[in-house]
Amino acid sequence: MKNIDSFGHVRGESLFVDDITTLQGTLYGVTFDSPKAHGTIKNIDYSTAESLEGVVKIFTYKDILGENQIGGIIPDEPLWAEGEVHFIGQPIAFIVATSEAIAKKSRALITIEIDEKPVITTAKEAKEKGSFINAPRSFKLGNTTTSFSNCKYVIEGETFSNGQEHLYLETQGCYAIPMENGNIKITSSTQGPTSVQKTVAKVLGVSMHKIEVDVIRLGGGFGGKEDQATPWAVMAAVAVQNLKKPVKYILNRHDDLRMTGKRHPYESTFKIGLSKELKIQAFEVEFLQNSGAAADLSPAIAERTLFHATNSYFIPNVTTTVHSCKTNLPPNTAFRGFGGPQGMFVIEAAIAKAAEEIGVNKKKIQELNLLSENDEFSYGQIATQVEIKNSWTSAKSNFNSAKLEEEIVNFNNKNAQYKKGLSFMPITFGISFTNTPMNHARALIHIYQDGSVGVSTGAVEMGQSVNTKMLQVASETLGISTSKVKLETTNTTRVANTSPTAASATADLNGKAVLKACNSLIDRLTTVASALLAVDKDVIEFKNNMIYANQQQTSLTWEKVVEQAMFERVALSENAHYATPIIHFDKSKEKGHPFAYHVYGTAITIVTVDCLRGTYEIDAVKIVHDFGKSMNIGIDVGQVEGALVQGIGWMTLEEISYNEQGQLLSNALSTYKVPDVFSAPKTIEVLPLKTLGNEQAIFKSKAVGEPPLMYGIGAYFAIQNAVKEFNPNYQLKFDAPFTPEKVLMGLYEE
Ligand code: MTE
Ligand code: LUZ
Ligand code: MOS
Repeated sequence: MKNIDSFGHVRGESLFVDDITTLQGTLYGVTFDSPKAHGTIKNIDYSTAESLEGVVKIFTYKDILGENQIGGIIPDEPLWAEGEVHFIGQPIAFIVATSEAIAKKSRALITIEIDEKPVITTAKEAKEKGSFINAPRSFKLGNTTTSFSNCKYVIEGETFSNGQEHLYLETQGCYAIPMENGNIKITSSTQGPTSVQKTVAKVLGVSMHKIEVDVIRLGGGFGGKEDQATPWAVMAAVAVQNLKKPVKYILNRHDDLRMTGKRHPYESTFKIGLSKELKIQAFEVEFLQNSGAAADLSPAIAERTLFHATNSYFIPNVTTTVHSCKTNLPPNTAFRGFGGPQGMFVIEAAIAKAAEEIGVNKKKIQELNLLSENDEFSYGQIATQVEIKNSWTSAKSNFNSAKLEEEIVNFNNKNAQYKKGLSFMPITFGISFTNTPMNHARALIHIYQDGSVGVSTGAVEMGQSVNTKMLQVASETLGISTSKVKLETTNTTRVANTSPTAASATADLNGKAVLKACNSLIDRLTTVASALLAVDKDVIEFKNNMIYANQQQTSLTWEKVVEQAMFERVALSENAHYATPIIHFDKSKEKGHPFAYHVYGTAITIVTVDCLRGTYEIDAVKIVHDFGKSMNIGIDVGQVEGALVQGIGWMTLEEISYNEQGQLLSNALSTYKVPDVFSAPKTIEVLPLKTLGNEQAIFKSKAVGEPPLMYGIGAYFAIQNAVKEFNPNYQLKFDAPFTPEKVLMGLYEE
């Protein structure tokens, strides 16, 4: 089944926030943000800006009736700056005017004086100056200190991985309208409708029930709208509360790039110890996360870095520490993988460096240390239904890696200017919000009296096709065709207290709730059908819009049963709640069982480097991925392909650049390069690993959204191998992204 939005998307008929028909009297907002990265506001002059014709009002913190606070995990972020500014792009005021053009013109007329203070842009500098978001966290398994003293090889090194711009096609935005009695309805491009509702209520000083948040769909989120869709909606809501007029606020690309946070850059140092037999005995790492100027989701992201610091390997002695470092950059935020990719890059770098120093192939160390059944992760969870070796050996055999490697040797022997490199990248990613209390969801199903069905859940559609999957769950469970089922918008008045659409867990959590609700409805309808057919309840089945008894199709239709149920006053609506069983985590011990299950897979990446120019092409990526029992292989393979290319972009081309004053230099697509169709791999092959699937996954179809992003890390190491082929003097560096400039330097370093 195709994504149900595909026709609407290609015809341009799908609705996004900016497509909603505006009401008469709608006003438009724009943010005035800090031009300096750190300092005290001495003076702001709004007078000329305010007097511009068409400007209705300029809002500042003084207009807030509730709290000037939008921080989630830690309340450390004002909606609008009061005395101090902490990053370039920090919102200070909100101009509301009769048109967007006037609002922007007004913004340019505001003048500000700031007493500048020292600016910190890197995590290392923040750590040296003691500038942190919160206390560091550490995970420990075994004893690294004693283990290192018994290791044959001990290798140390450092890594850097840069941030990443989300570049959702639809920029951040919202449309807020006044309803009666001071109630406000907000359509928002958010992954977290409940976070928007909760924060709006807090800042406005009203109860949550006065705020309705509706989400149609997002033109991409990728984590960038998990927390950072909220401020814009709150600003518009403050204006609606005050002016009692509809207010629309869609950020233009420049404002979005400048004011929103990105994937966190990490600077890390590692120490890895191996035995004579190349078994990894001990691993220590210190991660410095560049969190930006406020917490946002940084502590949760830092935590997931620790969870994935050993990637797919069993290491008996582990000490990992992460510091969330406070800098004068926009608060960095969730991005597909949520700190996991940053953790995995370091262990892969450590293995690469160890292999280089020992003089063996990296693949050999990787292969010797892959997780086995019942191995313990550093956080105490015991690995079960482990598919990592399966995916690895299956990738080797299905893609004939020995032959691929031989072809590369031949190619490299014959070519002076071009060199090829190959890498293996295994992934192991935990599914569940690491914060256990977030792992629950609800669904509300209405069967209308004509037999058509409306499904509401807490899931937000953002291109990952969760709505298609929800529709599949409902239609399969009710035994009716997909055309009878409609996915409703995500709305806080229909499904309340939702966790954000994140952690790749949305289809599992909401799908299980849909399944539960549909099963309850089927149970009631079965009673109705059994009376109509005069047969026992347990011989009845709902299938293909018909009722079956004893596996024989009867003449009773779905519509007829629904009609009868209505006549008998049987409830045709159902609300269900699902909470992931088994999971738990004790932060005081940093041990537990945080994940419902893990997703596994292995990618083989082949690249060709042009050793004259430093440019490269990704020839092929060949993946064996653990989908469980995929409920929609087309959609799932699409997720793997998209995530892979996004991961390759992070590792190769995408270079976020701030100057020392904290100003974003890569503030347009002329200076920030994302993979286009030419720099994406020439071929991508994705083979589903044959497994039994996992009971905790919806229909045993495993979560797929984030894990494959980390296959992209393979591109870094494949390029590195090609560079080594050309230049034997090249000293391994782990400084992502591996841009063509850095490749060129590496090719010719002495
Ligand atoms: N796919 C598309 N097309 N657009 C997106 O914004 N977000 C990713 C992933 N796939 C995203 C996407 C991220 S960051 C997550 S967490 C998951 O989808 C969330 O959806 P799921 O939980 O339904 O997998
Ligand atoms: N968001 C979150 C996430 O709040 N907790 C998580 O564990 C998580 N993991 C991945 C992506 N988003
Ligand atoms: Mo995804 S980073 O969990 O939104």
